[in-house]
Amino acid sequence: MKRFKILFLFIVIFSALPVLAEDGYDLWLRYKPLEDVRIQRSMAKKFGSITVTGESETANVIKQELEHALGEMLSTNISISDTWNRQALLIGTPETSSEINSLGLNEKLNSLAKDAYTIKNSRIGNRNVIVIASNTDVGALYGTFHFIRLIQTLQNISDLDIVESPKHMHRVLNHWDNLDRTVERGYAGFSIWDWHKLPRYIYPQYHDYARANASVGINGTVLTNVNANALVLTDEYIDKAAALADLFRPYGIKVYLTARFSAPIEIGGLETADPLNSEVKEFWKEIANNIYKKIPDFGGFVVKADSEGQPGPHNYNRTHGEGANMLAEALEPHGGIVMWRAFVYSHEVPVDRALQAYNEFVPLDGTFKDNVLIQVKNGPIDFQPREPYHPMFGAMPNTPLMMEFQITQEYFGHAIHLTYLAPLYKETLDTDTHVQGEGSYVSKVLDGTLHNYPTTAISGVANIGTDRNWTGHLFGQSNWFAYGRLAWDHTLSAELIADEWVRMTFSNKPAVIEPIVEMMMESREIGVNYRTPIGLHHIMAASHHYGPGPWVSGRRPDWTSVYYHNASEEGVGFDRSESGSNSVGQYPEPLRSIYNSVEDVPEKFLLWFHHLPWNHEMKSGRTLWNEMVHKYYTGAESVTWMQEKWNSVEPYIDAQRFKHVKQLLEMQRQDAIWWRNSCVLYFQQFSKMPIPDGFEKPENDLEYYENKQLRFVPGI
Ligand code: GCW
Repeated sequence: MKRFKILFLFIVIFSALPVLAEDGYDLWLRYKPLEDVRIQRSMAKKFGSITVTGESETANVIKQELEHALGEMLSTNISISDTWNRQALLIGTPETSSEINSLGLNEKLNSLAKDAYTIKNSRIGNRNVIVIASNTDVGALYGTFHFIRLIQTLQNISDLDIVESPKHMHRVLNHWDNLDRTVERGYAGFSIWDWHKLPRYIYPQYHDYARANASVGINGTVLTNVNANALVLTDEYIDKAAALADLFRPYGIKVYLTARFSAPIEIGGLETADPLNSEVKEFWKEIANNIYKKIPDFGGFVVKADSEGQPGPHNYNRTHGEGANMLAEALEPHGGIVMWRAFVYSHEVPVDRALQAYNEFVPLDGTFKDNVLIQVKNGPIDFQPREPYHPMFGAMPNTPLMMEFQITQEYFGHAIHLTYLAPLYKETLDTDTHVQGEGSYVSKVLDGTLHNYPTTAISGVANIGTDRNWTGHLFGQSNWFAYGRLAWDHTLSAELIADEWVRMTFSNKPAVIEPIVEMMMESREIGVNYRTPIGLHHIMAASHHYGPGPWVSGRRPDWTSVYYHNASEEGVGFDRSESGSNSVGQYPEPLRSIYNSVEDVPEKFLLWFHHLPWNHEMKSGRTLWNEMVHKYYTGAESVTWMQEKWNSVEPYIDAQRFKHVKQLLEMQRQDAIWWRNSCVLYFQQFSKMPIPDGFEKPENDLEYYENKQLRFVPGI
């Protein structure tokens, strides 16, 4: 009886305690004791003592991570030995462990990409052992994180035979971070790189940043903004970058920098930056030699040239090929690469911006040096909520193209709106370009299988800053995570990645997973609907890009909204068909014909490719105007649905993170209505058609929305 009383008291006390507050700092590496105590105990018995072989710094990282992760999740002290003594978990390489060597995994591992790994239930002697093996220490680290994830997400680990090999060689984050610590399009505080205190002061965050990246297989970080400052190439700053490189090395992460094309003038005292000038060439070689002295595994340069005011080879009547090759030559002896961006367009030529990069680069196919990759944004304009894939993918079989995704939500509500971006990434990756017949997916261009690229890479513009939770919006973490998971393996589904992230970030309870995953999976389409439905694009407010601005005009046309939506009483949309700018002509068949046809083009791209009258009949039977209104209203309305989903998890989530997301969702709801009202009222001036019955009328008039100004928005 007494025992029951005590038990009862326990239950009362514990159920009355609020779930402890959390600030999100731990990201998805949130190691809480497993909820099922029986499982926890039996696992503690099994994995309380484990083996990690090897003495490298990476092996030490593996040990620390396991001590932390297993220690917390299994509520026990983990003892780790360097040599195998019948423990149930054995980690290492064929070189560091004779047991692993004897398992005959070498052949398999050798046939895979660098840093591939296997996790396998094996038998050594008469013992059942889970073996995590790779040819490299870093691969063993990746395998370790995978194993931790299996435990965190409560997967069955009794019959594992996992083989993982990364699909891209270079899986890179691009920080648009400035040396003064502001972040271009950054919404999570300031830059995490404290250049002023580097190299002498190292924040613990730098380690946790590296852990988080390694946990999803990210193996490169471009520390600085593509709108570059040449100073980063001076001795003083190279020392600072070297301190970060030293720190990241054990996690398998290489450091890259952005190279400002005019650096020879700005820091080299030369009068020109002409890529064919011998002194200029010499300057870059010296820069490279100097960097490699301090950072022997330096990754290379990312370059934005001849774009949005950045200097480039055009200043000297040279091509992008000549510019890129000059830098490539300087890096070549050291094994570095150049990631040369294709985001090149000019308002001085009367050509549709969507066509310009292709026109510039495709004729140069095959002229780049082997260590050059061309970095192409997912769509032909600029990270819009929805764009068709960039037609350069598939069009340059002799030049490795790499993807640039945006993780930071420049056009997607900054760190205020909840938008899970994996569905956007997947939409592009899974597009069939047909360049070599059916199945020629964009992902196969990137991973090199389509054109046998010797080098492969993928990059994502980071959303990380000094905010305690790293990404401003807690759900921004899911986009960092998802980018990394897809950079490793583009075949993963957006839903599976969301499921993993929710389990690791919040809980394994179905009552938590189901509503949150559902909300995440819909969030991108919802965001498109209340911003830019049916193929509309680039109608955001000028400069900060946060709110609506369909009325933006009166500046260089390719930076206005009216250039892109082209609304008039006759209709709306950008005519990119054969009778318009003919951007469809850059797509291979059958896409060219599909996109060219008003009947066949997917409606999500309708106004991207076509200019149509307001009464054009849509597949739903509605007029184009009514369909547009319908999308804007259902989009905005759906944010209330997201709020309901979120509210349903309140009992299972700590109050701090719950409230954080709850408040942001309410801001998102209001902003969605702001977008809806602004756009509907704006376009109504041209359609001259009523808002259909059943939709509440905007509470303000168009003038009100046009005059609404936001000041001091971060990230500019
Ligand atoms: O998306 C646009 C941004 C610029 C950015 C540019 C680019 C770094 O508005 O802020 O500059 O693209 O990708 O170069």
